[in-house]
Amino acid sequence: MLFGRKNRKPIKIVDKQIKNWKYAVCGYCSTGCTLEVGLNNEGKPVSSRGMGSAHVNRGKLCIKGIFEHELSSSAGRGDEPLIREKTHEEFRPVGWDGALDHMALEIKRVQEKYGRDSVAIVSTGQLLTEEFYTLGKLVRGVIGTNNYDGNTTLCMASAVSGYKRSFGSDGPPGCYDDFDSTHCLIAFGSNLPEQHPIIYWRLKEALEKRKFPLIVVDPRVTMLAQFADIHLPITPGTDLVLLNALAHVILKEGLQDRGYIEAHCNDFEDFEKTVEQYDPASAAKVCGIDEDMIRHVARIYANAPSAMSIWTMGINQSTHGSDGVCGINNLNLITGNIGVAGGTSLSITGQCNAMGTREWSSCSGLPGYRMLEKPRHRREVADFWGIDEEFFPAKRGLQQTDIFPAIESGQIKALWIVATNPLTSMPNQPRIKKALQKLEFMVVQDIYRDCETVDYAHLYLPAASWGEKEGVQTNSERRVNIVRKFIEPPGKSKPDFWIFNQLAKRFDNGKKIKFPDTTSEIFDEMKQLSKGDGRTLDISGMSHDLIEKHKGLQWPMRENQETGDQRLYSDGIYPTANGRANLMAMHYVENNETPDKQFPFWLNSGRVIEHFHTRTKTGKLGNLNKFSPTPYMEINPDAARELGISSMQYVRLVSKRGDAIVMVQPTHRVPRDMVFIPMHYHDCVNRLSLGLLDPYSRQPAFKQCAVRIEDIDQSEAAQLNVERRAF
Ligand SMILES: Nc1nc2c(c(=O)[nH]1)N[C@H]1C(S)=C(S)[C@@H](COP(=O)(O)OP(=O)(O)OC[C@H]3O[C@@H](n4cnc5c(=O)[nH]c(N)nc54)[C@H](O)[C@@H]3O)O[C@H]1N2
Ligand SMILES: Nc1nc2c(c(=O)[nH]1)N[C@H]1C(S)=C(S)[C@@H](COP(=O)(O)OP(=O)(O)OC[C@H]3O[C@@H](n4cnc5c(=O)[nH]c(N)nc54)[C@H](O)[C@@H]3O)O[C@H]1N2
Ligand code: SF4
Ligand SMILES: [Mo]
Repeated sequence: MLFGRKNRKPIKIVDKQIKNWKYAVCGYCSTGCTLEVGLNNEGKPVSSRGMGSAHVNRGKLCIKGIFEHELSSSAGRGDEPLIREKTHEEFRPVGWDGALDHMALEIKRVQEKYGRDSVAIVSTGQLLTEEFYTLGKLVRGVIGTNNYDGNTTLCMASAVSGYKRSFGSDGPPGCYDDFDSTHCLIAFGSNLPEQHPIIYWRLKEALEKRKFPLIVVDPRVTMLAQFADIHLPITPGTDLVLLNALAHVILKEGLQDRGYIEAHCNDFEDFEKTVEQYDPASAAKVCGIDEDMIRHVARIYANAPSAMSIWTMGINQSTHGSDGVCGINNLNLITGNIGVAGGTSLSITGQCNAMGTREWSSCSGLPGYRMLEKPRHRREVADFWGIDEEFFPAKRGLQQTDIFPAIESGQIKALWIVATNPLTSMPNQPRIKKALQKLEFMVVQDIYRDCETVDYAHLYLPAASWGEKEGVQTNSERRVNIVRKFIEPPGKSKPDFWIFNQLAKRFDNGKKIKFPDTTSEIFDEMKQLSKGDGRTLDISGMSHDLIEKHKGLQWPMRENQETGDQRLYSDGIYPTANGRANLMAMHYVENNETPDKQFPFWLNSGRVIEHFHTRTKTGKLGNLNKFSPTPYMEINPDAARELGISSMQYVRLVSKRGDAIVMVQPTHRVPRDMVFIPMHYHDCVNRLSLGLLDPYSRQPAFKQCAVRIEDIDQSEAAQLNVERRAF
């Protein structure tokens, strides 16, 4: 017997007439999902699907990956180079030759007048690795300014700095497979279900097969915290206190791995003396976690046969970000949890190629984790490129967060921005705006013409986007994967590496150094530079085709290895002077802006699943933007009630830097004294943020400052939000 309607109309799945699937790795987050883009008869991308046989995602994609093909027809792209004398004038089109001739002349003019380092270059974590290597070659070997950095200073700098201080080198030592064998996982300031959904899915699958404790340290009840066995709602900015207290308990109760410490660690005595002062009772008063809970967590972690820690921006974006990373590394060293299956200290990275820039862009040094400070490294690279080693500076120059103040002080006169949108993403936006107006010459190279920072440029260079060029990216577990080209860039826009190559030709050293025309030739050059000498970052066993065949390969992968190593430091030998890891003795210093009578709320910021960063991409895709088109803040319902504000109304937030208008969303995710705003909206959270810097990494403490909440006329607020392009 049939139930329901007689003339049933079965749902028809539209046939998208896909003729061809092209291989790619996702261009949003650092999870590194492999996907295929379906092209129809006309070669138009009409579908995206996860690849079942890919190790990382096994067929899955998150909502951003699922709609990634739609980017190819998104609005606001640039299609020709544009020029103007003054920032408030109209742009006029200029051909590539005109644009690049002008750019080379301006760079030379500024360098001659004010010195080589008066030109600054700020790049990103979103180019292809071959493009990073090429940009590094251009900046270090041809233009020769030392003030060269990336938006990774807003993102991964603390992780890099902490890894270097603890282990002697950058490079996350673990992998996602560690979830399958760990017996305990602590996540510090990392919200996997929204920010790395497919890593989260891997973790959840491991947990379904075999239960182990999941502990989440985050002042918010994030989605990950909701799924945790233990949630530690830490007082913002105090993770180091908790970490020192955990170590205190482990040492007091003799739960440490003595053999590992004796064989593989430096400076145990200093470390022990320091953490001695962080007894749980005193620590609890600072970090807000109950003293017995601190003891409980320390015992679970130390007693687990293997245990791992992951972290993201809750740790890195702090005035003690680098110390927090070292504190996590300490915890894993004293429990013998590095380089073993299920035991690791794994920084979850951010942008799709945050790792590629760390490895190859030369922002913090020279390619392949080489350092400017080491004469041998300078010589190796200079010989390889065929230039004089004296051309390289002997130490690293300014980082992104110091470049903007250097514009204010007149030290920097020209700025070239590649694939980042600092007007929206830097802290203290009012100050950034003023700084940009002081520049004699500013170039923005972006895929979108309507990216806010372009408003301040004298020259705009339209770049080719994801899928419009071919090359590799490295994910959070050191897995190198490839995006194939499946569509032509719009109009006259060009791949970033093409732009770098053409600019190089206009300088003396650019005629001496070889700049290959294809990314596979560039990759071959990088392979040679990565080879031998006991380098951990060795990719000499890889090639573009092999990477596609395996759907991503991890480094190190030396010549004649069949596949890459899953973990670093499994032999307990670290790239430090004596081969041992450093236990870091660090005291907590209270140096944040904290709430007071005038500004009674903590301002915390971060991300939501449907948006990526400054929304130049996701703000244009209806399927993503529809979920949160309006800037909003999370506020605790009790606090909202006390202030007499209700759901969906507008309020004005005020900090010592500026103000912002947001919609109210009451939720118990945030404690009573905190509001949380997604970072994605222009003219919003970073008009308020302070961004005090970590002393080692120079990364801003985006997640800690103080605000107050004021009433605002509702129609005026809606109007202001429109004018500010906040929607
Ligand atoms: N959907 C989406 N995914 C993304 C991105 C995106 O824009 N959208 N961006 C990518 C990039 S570049 C990055 S860097 C990652 C970021 O990934 P995550 O770091 O996971 O994301 P956030 O939301 O910035 O911050 C994580 C958490 O840190 C917490 N936090 C704040 N202060 C503290 C503190 O003092 N201590 C601790 N322990 N936690 C604190 C916040 O409450 C927040 O829940 O995401 C990547 N993935
Ligand atoms: N308040 C607050 N602020 C934050 C954060 C926070 O948590 N809170 N997080 C910080 C973090 S972790 C990060 S990573 C930054 C991100 O900050 P941004 O780097 O400013 O963010 P995006 O919007 O990703 O900017 C990338 C730009 O590159 C362009 N682009 C994309 N692909 C290409 C390409 O192939 N070539 C070229 N030439 N251009 C391309 C995009 O259109 C976009 O304009 O924000 C930081 N700011
Ligand atoms: S989890 Fe990250 S890499 Fe995977 S589909 Fe989503 S945005 Fe892309
Ligand atoms: Mo990031």
